[in-house]
Amino acid sequence: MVDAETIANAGFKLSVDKIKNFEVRPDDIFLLTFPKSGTTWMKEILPLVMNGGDIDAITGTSRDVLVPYLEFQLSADDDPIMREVQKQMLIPDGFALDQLQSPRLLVSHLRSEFLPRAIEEKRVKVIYVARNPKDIAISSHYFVKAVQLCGIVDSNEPSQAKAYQDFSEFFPEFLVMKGIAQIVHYHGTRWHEHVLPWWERRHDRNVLFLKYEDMIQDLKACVRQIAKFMDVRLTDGAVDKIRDHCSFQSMKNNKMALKNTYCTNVLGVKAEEGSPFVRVGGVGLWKNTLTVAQNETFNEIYQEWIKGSDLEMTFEL
Ligand code: PPS
Repeated sequence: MVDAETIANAGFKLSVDKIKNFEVRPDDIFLLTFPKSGTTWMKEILPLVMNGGDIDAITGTSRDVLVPYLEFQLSADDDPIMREVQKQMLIPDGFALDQLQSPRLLVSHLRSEFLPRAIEEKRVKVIYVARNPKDIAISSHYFVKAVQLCGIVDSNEPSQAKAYQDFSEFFPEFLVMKGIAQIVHYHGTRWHEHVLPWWERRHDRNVLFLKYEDMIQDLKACVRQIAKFMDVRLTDGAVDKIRDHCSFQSMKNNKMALKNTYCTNVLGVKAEEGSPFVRVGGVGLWKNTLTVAQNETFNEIYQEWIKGSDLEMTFEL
């Protein structure tokens, strides 16, 4: 169990109490994800579903304004690094969550215990996206290679000063969420601690539980599911438009989705390396990286993680 002190000390300084006491509106919609599970993808889809597929209406606006990160936004007042990060996410000075019109779309990577109390009390809508943890591990490793050079992590701290060029250096830390993994998954939460509480609540009326792999297989069906959950009527044409605009290829050419400014100025990612937010995409990427031994270790640990749960993830298509 990760306590409030750990969460406050890992990476960014999160304003734990402010987040817990955040005033939720009854019609807020929360997107919740374990990092690297398809957050950027959903941050493109949700505003479009909300506005009936009007792509022009979101062009030129930071996706971090359309769907702001709850924890980054609320912690920015107390943490200068976070304020700088917000700037590089193209969030205007003075931006505040209470300025947003209802219904607000908000996103968080926090596990359930650290979310605002009022989400549960007011039973506000939660869209949860889960991705298989092997592909998440690979995706996180690419992110780590970027962030370890960017100054967010402390280069005096031995576990953070490693090169992490090879997946084998990152893999053991990912499994237990220590070292740099704790920084990039900035609250040290392991995958199952994040996913399972929402899987258990998947039949609640205010919860929509989606899987990244289902989005890969049939994005149109997922867009329809999301619209129904959000009480939005979409024409067939609008569903097609959203599907096309949010395809991997289309998002690869979408500067706002790629978060180019943030990648260059915060993560220090070079243009030729490409954005870690829209990178390769797909299911089963881990097969190109995990050794037989690493895969066996992962399988054993994964079985422990999901023991007693009927959650089934798709690891390959
Ligand atoms: S983050 O840092 O937590 O916000 O990352 P997140 O956005 O959750 O996850 C990044 C991965 O999502 C992939 N992605 C997509 N896959 C399929 N289709 C679309 N349109 C799409 N957009 C983003 C992205 O490539 C990252 O996965 P990997 O495996 O690294 O490619």
